[in-house]
Amino acid sequence: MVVCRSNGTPPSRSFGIGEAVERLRAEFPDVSISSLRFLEREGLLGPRRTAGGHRLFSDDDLERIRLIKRQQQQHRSLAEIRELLLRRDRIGPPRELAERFVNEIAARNGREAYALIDEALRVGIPARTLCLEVLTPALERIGDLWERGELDVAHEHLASAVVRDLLSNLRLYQPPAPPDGRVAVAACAASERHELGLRMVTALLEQQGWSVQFLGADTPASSTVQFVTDNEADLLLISTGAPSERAFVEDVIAALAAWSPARRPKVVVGGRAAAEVAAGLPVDLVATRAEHLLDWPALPATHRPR
Ligand code: B12
Repeated sequence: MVVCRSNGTPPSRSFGIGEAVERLRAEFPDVSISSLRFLEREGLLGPRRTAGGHRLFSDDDLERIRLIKRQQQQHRSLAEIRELLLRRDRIGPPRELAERFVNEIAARNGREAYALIDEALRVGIPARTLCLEVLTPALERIGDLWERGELDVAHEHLASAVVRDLLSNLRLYQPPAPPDGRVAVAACAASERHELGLRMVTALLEQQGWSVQFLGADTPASSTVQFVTDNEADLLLISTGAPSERAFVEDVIAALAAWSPARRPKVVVGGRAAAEVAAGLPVDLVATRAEHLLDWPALPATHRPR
């Protein structure tokens, strides 16, 4: 595997054909070197080649193969799959899609902004890419334009409403893995009203088989702890946006301190203010970005009955 890192962008990886097959086999046992060559001959795939002519598959190529295989499982013809891939190719890279989303919001076209992401979901762009590489930067850009007075609060409200709708519909387009018993309780600290970041994190956890109790914005610490108890949660996710929310985390930690280690869930403090809010507190993970949690090696792999 080759890993290339550039400033601020996620690493882009390339795999030889054998490694690509290995990575796909767990999900699609019938994938083989010859089946990938067949898809390429049919014009459905176009992996790069090394100077020596060896195929190099990127993460995006693997995602494209997963999409093709899922379509084949649903007995779609090659012509139908080709048409879907053409639509997918028209979407363009995440950065451009984010820019188009912001432009539609700036032009007060909520419907078109929704339709852009709706189409991307329908043609199989992964929910993680859409949440973290399209909607997050788009909302941040809208925040910057709002701060500079170039957009007004109604634009921000429109963008929030569109994103909320998209997140609610996510599971219709890209059904989550069946629940595997792991339970997370997710709450924004008391007085914190920014809930979309946490909503994205929980939607992506649901895709991996987690069951999530999402309590949303501005939740009191005592109710949050009660939910953790009632649900025998494996994970407590707290979203924070301002240093003043440290008291919430302190209250939660104090309530959980009395629990035996076997009963206590892992506690993750996330969001824009996570580093200040959790400094020096005994939490399991501080996550200023969703990726810190989603790629966390200590993320519980199974439910621990209490
Ligand atoms: C939409 C929005 C609102 C909406 C929120 C609607 C909703 N239902 O969520 C409303 C109108 C309520 C709002 C209110 C305010 N807002 Co506002 N808002 C925004 C905006 C434009 C987008 C927020 C957003 O959804 N971002 C996208 C998400 C995905 O990003 P995120 O929340 O950071 O989450 C990511 C990570 O932090 C992380 N994460 C977050 N939580 C968690 C939790 C866990 C467990 C993990 C693992 C990870 C994680 O994962 C996410 C994905 O990577 C931002 C701009 C921006 N830069 O974000 C301003 C922004 C955050 N708001 C700002 C301000 C000032 C306010 C107000 C104070 C305005 C006011 N005067 O009333 C109030 C504060 C309200 C409050 N008490 O919380 C400022 C904050 C400045 C600062 N210094 O912190 C920003 C940055 C705008 C700006 N550029 O000035 N806002």
